[in-house]
Amino acid sequence: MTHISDERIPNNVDLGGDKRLQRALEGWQPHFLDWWRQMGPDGFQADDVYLRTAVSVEPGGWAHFDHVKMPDYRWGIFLEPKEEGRLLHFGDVIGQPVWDEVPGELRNMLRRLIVTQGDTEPASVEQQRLLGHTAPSMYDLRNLFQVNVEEGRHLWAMVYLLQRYFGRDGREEAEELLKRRSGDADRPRILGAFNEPTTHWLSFYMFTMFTDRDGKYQLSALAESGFDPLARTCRFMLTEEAHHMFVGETGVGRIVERTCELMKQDSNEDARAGGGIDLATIQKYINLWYSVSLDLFGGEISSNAADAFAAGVKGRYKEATRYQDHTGLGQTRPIEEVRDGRVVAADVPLRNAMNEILRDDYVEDCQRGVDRWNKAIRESGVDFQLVLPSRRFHRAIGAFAGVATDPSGRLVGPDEASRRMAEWLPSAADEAYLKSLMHPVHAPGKIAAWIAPPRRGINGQAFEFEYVRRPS
Ligand code: BYC
Repeated sequence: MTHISDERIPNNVDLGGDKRLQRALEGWQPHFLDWWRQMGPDGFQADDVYLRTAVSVEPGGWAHFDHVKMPDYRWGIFLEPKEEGRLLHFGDVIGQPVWDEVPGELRNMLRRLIVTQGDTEPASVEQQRLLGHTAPSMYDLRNLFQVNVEEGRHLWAMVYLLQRYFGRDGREEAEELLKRRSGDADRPRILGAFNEPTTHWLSFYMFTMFTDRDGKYQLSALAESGFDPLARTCRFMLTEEAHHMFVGETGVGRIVERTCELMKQDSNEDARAGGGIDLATIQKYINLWYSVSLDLFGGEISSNAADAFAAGVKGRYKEATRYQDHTGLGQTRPIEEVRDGRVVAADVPLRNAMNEILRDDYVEDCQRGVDRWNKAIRESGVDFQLVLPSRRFHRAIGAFAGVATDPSGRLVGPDEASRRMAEWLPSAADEAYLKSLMHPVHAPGKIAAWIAPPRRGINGQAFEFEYVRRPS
């Protein structure tokens, strides 16, 4: 059995001093490594990759860079330092001390939230496991692997909570996290978007732009939690999440930039003629990934969300600093639904609308990213605007699940929906076209024709830097 030392697993949870936990993690680690070899990045396990490893929670401590082989990555366990005297600050329990152990009556709720969160982390690695073979540059290849190892670390973070605080149930859940598989018909991952295939790099950037951004909001909501170890874990995870969203937003931004360049070079402004990805296709992938990511917030009306808020377990985005009232009582929020073929809005008690309130902040954040892409399009002199579709469009969860609308949110009949689907969402032909563009460009400083190079490299290195060294 592998011996887990502080050096092997960098941590600030006194792993060496907790023999029970150490044994539990020692039992789990080989299964994790088996899973990583089987389901992690395919074909690159022996490469030396220029990766950032979290080695402490001090400022800058999470930004240690070195060339490492991915199976040797030091997946650490870090919680933000404890804030002494922290009190519960929302729901029905305001003013009581936060919990350092799981309160019995909240055990199921907390376990469910931690398992759901934990399940997304390995799922995303599985979704992306073949992408290395078609990376548009060595810089992008490295970023993909950075995202992958950090999702692995986030899995460790949730498994630590399960093993440390949930006893035998927690150990079983930790094993199950390695057994479900993204897209598997029999044992799928828990949430919808994590079973969608990520078959090419446009989807990868959309995923890191839109789906990782759901991660930011869910982790922020859990960072407010009265279960202090969860709050402190999520706060640290958020420092890593920022890079993932950077990869997504700038990835799509660089495609947009290249597309506009190719349009300018063609007499018909046809980006595909120059081997690029046209803006209409980019729009369809926005429609897809934004809508499946909206679903990740749960139903607009949710008693689960109300219970979690009341219990002080899951707050709103920046609950502590952005709100004056932290009870969520005596207030309502209008929520739309379809009644007799029409969209109507009805007032719902605020606590039951917590998923929608978190979604509001997410939507605004996504819009800021789209605005930046549009600015680049405008500045290139191309007349086109990318848009976020309506929240009603293409939903599988909540009041609009299964309701056919166009991307603007107008209700449409089944005939129009099936006739126009290929205008709104990626078609088999779009998928085939994108896959035809995906060829590996693995030489330092070189880049595929459909994407612009980044403005700068990673950690002060040039774009031409050898971010990934192939085994000799
Ligand atoms: N797919 O009361 P409702 C990330 C289920 S991403 C399938 O409306 P609730 C990352 C729901 O479980 C962030 N099922 O929902 C990003 C419930 O089932 P049960 C992940 C769904 O509970 C990129 C039923 O429908 N973080 O970190 O208020 C790469 C009724 O639901 C879905 C979290 O998820 C769905 N989309 O909210 C790597 C945070 N939506 O219990 C990582 C923890 C709902 O009745 N999770 N259902 O059988 C949560 O906070 C909540 O579980 C959810 C759902 C917000 C997901």
